[in-house]
Amino acid sequence: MSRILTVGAAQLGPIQRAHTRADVIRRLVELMRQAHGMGCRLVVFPELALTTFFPRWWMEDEAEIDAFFEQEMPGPETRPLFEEAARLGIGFKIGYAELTVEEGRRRRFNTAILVDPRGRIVGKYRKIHLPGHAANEPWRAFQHLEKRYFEVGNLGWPVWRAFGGIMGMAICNDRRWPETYRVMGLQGVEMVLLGYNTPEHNPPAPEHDPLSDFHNHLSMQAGAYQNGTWVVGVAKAGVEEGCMLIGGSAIIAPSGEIVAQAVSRDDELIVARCDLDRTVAYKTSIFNFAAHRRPEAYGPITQRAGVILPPEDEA
Ligand code: CDV
Repeated sequence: MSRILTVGAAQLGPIQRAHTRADVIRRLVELMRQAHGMGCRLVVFPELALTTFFPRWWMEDEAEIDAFFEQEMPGPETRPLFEEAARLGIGFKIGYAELTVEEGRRRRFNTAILVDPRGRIVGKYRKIHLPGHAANEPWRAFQHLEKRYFEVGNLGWPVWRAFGGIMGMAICNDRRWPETYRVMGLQGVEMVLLGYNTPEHNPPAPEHDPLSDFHNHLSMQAGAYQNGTWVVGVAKAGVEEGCMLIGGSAIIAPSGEIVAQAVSRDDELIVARCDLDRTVAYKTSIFNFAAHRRPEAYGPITQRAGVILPPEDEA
């Protein structure tokens, strides 16, 4: 039995602040054409793939902030990407900053969409684990203000039947949390598509810097194996506005093994023929959740300020 999905992970090199949407779309289209030429049915782009990683700057002017956001998708500047996908008959997943009016107010999310080979949006996910901080912290070499510019995603963690399998999405910091993969794993996910912008330097814990690549792969490989799913992790990499972003984009099998990995910190396409049926042996044996997982026996969990405490009467 085999269900082959040939997928491309389209790593992006840096996008500088002066680069226009048109500049970026040209690069995305070029990578999409390469992916099509290599037989891909799906190409995966990074988190916030249309602009520089703007949460590194403290901004107060609403118009200045809005300039980094998409108010419609596709909009006039992004439509050529959708049209090219439909012309080639290739699907894609892309991350972008979303500005929307919901519940009578303007809301901003860090969003990803899944687009089918006819150019139609089949799924949308809004980032749940927003890292960084909300207050101005000018002491940092560069800031990470996702908590200022985005709300926590409000669409939950659905999966979608598409591309002959069960697809899920996650965004950057989500990949470090086991819940990300497990919530989708419990819904039978077979391929998790995720993009990231990860600075090599972590100002609050610089001692972790040499481990950036290790932690990146560790998280994605563990998530893949423990849930019997493919994971396609795609970076925006290189020196962006003076900030070095890691690369290491990887396509990871349900065994946890990396089957393709980027070697540059630039625009680079990697491709793998992913057999979605390789998930089955994991989902029906070692990680057969119904047979072996016992959440009812885990006991009470009391959580205060991120610290797991014993129950009250034992404390
Ligand atoms: N864009 C991100 O979510 N980046 C975080 C950094 C700040 C640690 C990440 O988890 O890679």
